Amino acid sequence: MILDKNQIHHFNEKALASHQAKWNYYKNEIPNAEAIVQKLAKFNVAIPSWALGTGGTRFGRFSGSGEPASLEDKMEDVGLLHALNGASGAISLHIPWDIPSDYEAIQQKAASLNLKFDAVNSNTFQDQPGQPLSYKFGSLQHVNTAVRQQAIDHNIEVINHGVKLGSKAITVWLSDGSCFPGQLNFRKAFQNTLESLQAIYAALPSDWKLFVEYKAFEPNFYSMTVGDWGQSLLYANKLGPQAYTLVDLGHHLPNANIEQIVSLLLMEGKLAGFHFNDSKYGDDDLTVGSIKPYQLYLIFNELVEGMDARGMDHNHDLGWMIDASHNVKDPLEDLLQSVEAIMLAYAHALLTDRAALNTAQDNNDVVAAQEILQNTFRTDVRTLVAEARLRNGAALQPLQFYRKQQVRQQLIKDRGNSKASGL
Ligand SMILES: [Mn+2]
Repeated sequence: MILDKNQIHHFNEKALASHQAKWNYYKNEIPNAEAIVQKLAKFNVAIPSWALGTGGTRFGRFSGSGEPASLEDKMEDVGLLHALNGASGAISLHIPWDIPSDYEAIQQKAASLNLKFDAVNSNTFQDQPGQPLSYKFGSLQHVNTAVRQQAIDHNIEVINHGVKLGSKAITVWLSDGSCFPGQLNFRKAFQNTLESLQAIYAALPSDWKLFVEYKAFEPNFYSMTVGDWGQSLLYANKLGPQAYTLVDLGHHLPNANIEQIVSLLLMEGKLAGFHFNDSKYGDDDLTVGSIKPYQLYLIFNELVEGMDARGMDHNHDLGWMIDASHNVKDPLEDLLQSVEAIMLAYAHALLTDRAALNTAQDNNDVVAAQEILQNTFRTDVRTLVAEARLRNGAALQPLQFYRKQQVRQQLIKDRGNSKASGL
């Protein structure tokens, strides 16, 4: 389903007068409002192909209807999101779930929807039908060389698919680890994983990046071979300048100080990508900003501060992606909410009075520092985000448009009760 831009324009007209009044107010109220809106209008967050269908838990999956059944359908869904919010102009594919049959046709489709291909993702956390050797006891860490080689070959195949699509990065997330004490020799598992990653790294095109994603626990519950940012950074440093750490919000132990982690990784020039989601307990796959929006702002505040300190381009120099997929919402509505939360956090980070904060820090004025952050967080920046959408020809109120125009019902009409493949 392709949205007609005139339909969006027509829908916007009804809300335009009220929006203009608010924008006129905030333009005067916030000194750098115009500069913030310009940055917001350029910002894009990639949508993973696996978030377009209803996700599951290990207990069950309750699929919706009208879900995308093919790669083309998935791209249309992301195109739909991008038309509505003007900030979802990239899709992240998962191999083998999304192997294109006709690359040229897929690239043309992406161009027609104004989409780019973000990082490609490998999968050695499941056995695929017909796969000769099992990943039950790990992939890149496996004690058996042949299993490691199979996993290396898969990752190189993913890079080759990505090259044909115009991707510039591969994300390697490993479920490797152990469930019981004594199961693994930690040092050997690390060495095997490092050597496997080195073989994948050697196959990287010169303008590509390799992202090493970490996760504290699950599916392995005693040790994870890439379990935290320290281990990921060890691998990235040993691999070389094209290897970086990828931070996924849900992949930390509860209460980890993620804002400090991203600050230090940026300082080291080793932060390359970000997976957004939210959680109460662990890797809960909840909508971005649904549980801890203040933490999301604090993270973005460090991201913007760190990127500015290194002269980085906010939109292009880090990979921004949502990584969440769960059971109880319409996936497209969920993604609209997630992107909105990210844009609000980014707007708040841009609004933060950096000079005043630096002064407060230099004077050990703890109260002033807290006031600066919390006053910023309590400022309503929704109008600025809406203004950025308007300038991109997107919807002033994406979720309202989606519901009033009955987009899901239309998708069900077009696709029937189709269920997405994937997780
Ligand atoms: Mn992730």
